[in-house]
Amino acid sequence: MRQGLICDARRDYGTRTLNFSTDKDIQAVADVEQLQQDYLARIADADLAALEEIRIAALGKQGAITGLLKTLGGMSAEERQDQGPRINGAREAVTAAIAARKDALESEVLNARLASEAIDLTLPVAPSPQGSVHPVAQVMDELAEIFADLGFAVATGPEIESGWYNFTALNMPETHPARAMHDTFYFPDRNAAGEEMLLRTHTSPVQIRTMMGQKPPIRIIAPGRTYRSDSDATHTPMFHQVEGLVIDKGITMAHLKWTLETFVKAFFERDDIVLRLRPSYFPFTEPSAEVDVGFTVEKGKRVIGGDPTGPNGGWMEILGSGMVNPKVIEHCGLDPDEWQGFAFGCGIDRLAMLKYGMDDLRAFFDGDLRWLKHYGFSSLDVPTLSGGVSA
Ligand code: 2NM
Repeated sequence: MRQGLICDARRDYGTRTLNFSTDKDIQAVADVEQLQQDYLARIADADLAALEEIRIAALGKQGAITGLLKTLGGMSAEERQDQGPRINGAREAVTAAIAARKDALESEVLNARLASEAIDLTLPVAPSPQGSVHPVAQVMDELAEIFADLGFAVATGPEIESGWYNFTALNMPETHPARAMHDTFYFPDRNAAGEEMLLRTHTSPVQIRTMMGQKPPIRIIAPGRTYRSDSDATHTPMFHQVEGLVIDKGITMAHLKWTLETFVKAFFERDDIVLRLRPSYFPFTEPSAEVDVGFTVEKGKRVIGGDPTGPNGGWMEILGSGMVNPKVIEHCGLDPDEWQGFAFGCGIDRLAMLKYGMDDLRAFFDGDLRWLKHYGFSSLDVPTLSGGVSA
């Protein structure tokens, strides 16, 4: 009867529970080698789930081999000496076989996953990418590259600003006419501190935040989106600006002019470029100057460079600039007797149009794929000073 049980157990390890506890059971032990062999055969082609079933059936609390081990206690010393090593050997062999099979199966799974996720890093980049870099993004990259070479960092800040950062700190108090002239987009609600909130009309608040947040010397450019309620052939309600700021000791208009000349020559990639500074007024700079660049007409088109005083030449305004107003420096918590500086600002969209010969500003923001394909830049052509900023 018990003999029959163990025979069944050999063929049906998964479901049968054995409990050897009587002397009669001991004869069952004769079959231990057979039991071990059957287990090993099943283990050899088990998957992970079957393996766990076999482990429980053989070595679990109610397992067949566990049951055989329990019979050792009821044996005579002599018999135990004979059966002990056989049963323990079976336990060790089955335990080792399960571990080895589990290892093999797991590395099989891992290898399959590694093979399916493999990426050939030596493959070439897709030969004709679909997208292109927008001229505004391209010019921003060019500006960052040119000014990085002059020691300027790129600073950014929020597009939603308070009236204080956008105007008051820049020497435009609430009653200042320039504040009304900016065609500002205001938000209907004030912020938690009761301040009026708006879309920044220039990137100057970034310079304010920089001056308040870090110790001079400061050399930054602040490129980004700006907003004014203005829309016609030459104005879009969202446009892009870059402003520059230098704060140090002993900074003069000469530093300003050299910096702008160096920038304009690098940007337009010509050495025969002249600048003209005209006196002007901005509340945030004193003195202030508007900057004209010399152009000449080539094949019916205005190009930057050449002799502006010649028969095909003229002047075109491209920048506003000046020495940072001491009041602005003071608003930022710096001592204007110790720190001076210059600042400038210009429109990125217009710079892009001038450099790349586009004549309709509104096309910049239409998202027309044909226009982007025509005027866009390859994402692989990164502007560098050595390779040409617009290479
Ligand atoms: C311009 C023209 C002139 C300017 C000034 C400042 C600051 F914050 F330093 F006072 N940022 N930008 C500035 C000066 C901007 O844009 C036409």
